[in-house]
Amino acid sequence: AYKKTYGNRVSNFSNPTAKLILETMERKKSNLAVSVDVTDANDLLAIIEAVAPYHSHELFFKTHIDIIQNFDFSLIEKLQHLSQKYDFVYFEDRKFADIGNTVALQYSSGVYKIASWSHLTNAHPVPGLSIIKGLSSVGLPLGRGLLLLAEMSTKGSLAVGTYTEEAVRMARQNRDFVIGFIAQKRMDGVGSSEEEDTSDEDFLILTPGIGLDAKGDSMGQQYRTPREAIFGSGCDIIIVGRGIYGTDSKAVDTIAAQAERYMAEGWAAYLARINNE
Ligand code: UP6
Repeated sequence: AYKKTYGNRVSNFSNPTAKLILETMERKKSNLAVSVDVTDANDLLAIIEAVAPYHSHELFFKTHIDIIQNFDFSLIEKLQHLSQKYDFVYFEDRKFADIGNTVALQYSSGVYKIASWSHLTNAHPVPGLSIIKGLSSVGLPLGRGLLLLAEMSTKGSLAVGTYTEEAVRMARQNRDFVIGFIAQKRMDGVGSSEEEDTSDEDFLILTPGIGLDAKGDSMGQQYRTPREAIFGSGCDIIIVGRGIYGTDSKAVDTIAAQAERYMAEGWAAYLARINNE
């Protein structure tokens, strides 16, 4: 599937969020997700406003809503307004990891009510199918989508081998809700038996650990270039955080220019892939 255009893959999915993502990618000519890991609500809004309007190519904003110090629910209303104004998708990077009953409550309730506003979220496969049952009981009726963390970008990650294969099997059984993976490479056919026909299988691969100027950080993060991820490893969407907004607060035009740079690199790598270069 990964040699096809994003637009031609829409029909491979029944989930509305998967369709929305692929359609938005095709329309905006972008496979960039901006990861905005800042702790001040005003900085979060300022970064989105800096990046979105002038370079309206950004597909996604990925949030860690629980790191915001001055959170109140009016922030969500502001975020929703921005996503309608500039036509992008939210991905709350919650990394759920508990039993089905607990994650259903964490997803629907509490301070953040993630399911009410975030199109996409993700979960560790470690509890087994229970976690998908719990999250889909909340998210599926709302048309939300889920990614499983099949691999991680950090040095020494335990999500390898049979763990990764099991994650893909879990997803394969729940394709109405699980639309893809956080992973470092394509997962088509991974962990399938010889009798299984997975030739028409399609999952979205969102990949973090992307940097053009650094190879990693001091806490085990590892970076690859957009080209390595999209062209070399068949990933679909690059997730870029500090590569865009820096580690100390940068000027708005610098942030916008960095976003443009990653967006261009990501799209060029995709064109090279579908054109077989
Ligand atoms: N993230 C990873 N690696 C994973 C999964 N998630 O880095 O395997 C998330 C981090 C962070 C973002 O939680 O929000 O992607 C990467 O940020 P960075 O580009 O600033 O390193």
